[in-house]
Amino acid sequence: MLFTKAIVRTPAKSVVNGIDDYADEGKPDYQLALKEHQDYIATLSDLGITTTILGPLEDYPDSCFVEDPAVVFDNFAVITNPARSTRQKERDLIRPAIKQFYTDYQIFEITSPGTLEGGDVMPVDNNVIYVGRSARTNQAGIDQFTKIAAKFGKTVKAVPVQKVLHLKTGTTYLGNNKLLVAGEYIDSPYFKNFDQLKVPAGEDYAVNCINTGNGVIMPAGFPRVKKLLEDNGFTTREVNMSEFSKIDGGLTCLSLRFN
Ligand code: CIR
Repeated sequence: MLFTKAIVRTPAKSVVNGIDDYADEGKPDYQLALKEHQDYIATLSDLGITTTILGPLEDYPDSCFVEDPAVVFDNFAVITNPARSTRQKERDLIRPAIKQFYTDYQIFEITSPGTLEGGDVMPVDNNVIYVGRSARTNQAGIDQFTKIAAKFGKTVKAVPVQKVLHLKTGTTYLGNNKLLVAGEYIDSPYFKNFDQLKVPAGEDYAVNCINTGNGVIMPAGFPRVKKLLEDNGFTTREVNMSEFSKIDGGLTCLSLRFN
C-alpha cells in the first residue's frame, strides 16, 4: 500500500456551479455527482484505505476537491493558498481535518502573495517533489513550498504548466520510475529520466490516476489508458467521473492521501 488514509469531502449541491475554465461539457448533475463520489469512497475502502468523510459546504462549490487547499505527506502537511477567490476560504475549512492527523508543529502554510494548489504538487521517489507553475500556483508559492519541503529533506523541482489546469491534470506518478504522461508532458525534457507511459490522444483526462499500491484507480471509459496500465503490470479499478470532469476535476483532486 502506498497510502492507508484518505480525506474526502461530500460534494455540496452548489457543485453544479464549480469553476469550469477548461471542460466544455455543461454543468454537473448533483445527484449523479453524489453517486460518483460514493463509488469513489467505496473503491478506496475496497482497496483497504480508511477514509475520513467531511461534510458538504454549500458556500464553496469546489470544496469537494480537497486536494487543492492542502498538501499532505506522512510527517508534515501544508495548508495552501488557492488562487481563485471562490476557493480561498477552503484553506480555513480544511485545517480542522488536517489537525486531526498532524500536530501544530507539522502544519505549515502558504501565504499571499504566494498561491499554490495541491493539484500542482506531484511527489515522486527519492524525496523529490515536482510542482507546477500554473494559472493557480505562482513562483512565490513555489518558493515558500520549497523552503517548507527542505525542512523535511525534500527537493522541489518547478515545471511549467501551459495547457492544462494543474500539473497532475497532465501527468501522474505511478511509482517505480513510471510516469503516466499526456499532452504537453509527452517527451517533456522535465521528465526525461522517467519511464514514460504515454496516454494516447483523445484520452488525456485519464492521465489523472491514483496508484494505491493495491491497484490503480482510473476514470471509467478510457480503454486505451486501461490497456496501457494493464500492459505495464498494473491492475485497474474504474470510477465514473463524468460529473466532476465537467468542472475540470480529476480523480486525484477528490482526496488527500497519506499514511
Ligand atoms: C477548479 O477549477 O478549481 C475546480 N473546478 C477543479 C479543481 C481540480 N483540482 C485538481 O485537479 N486538483
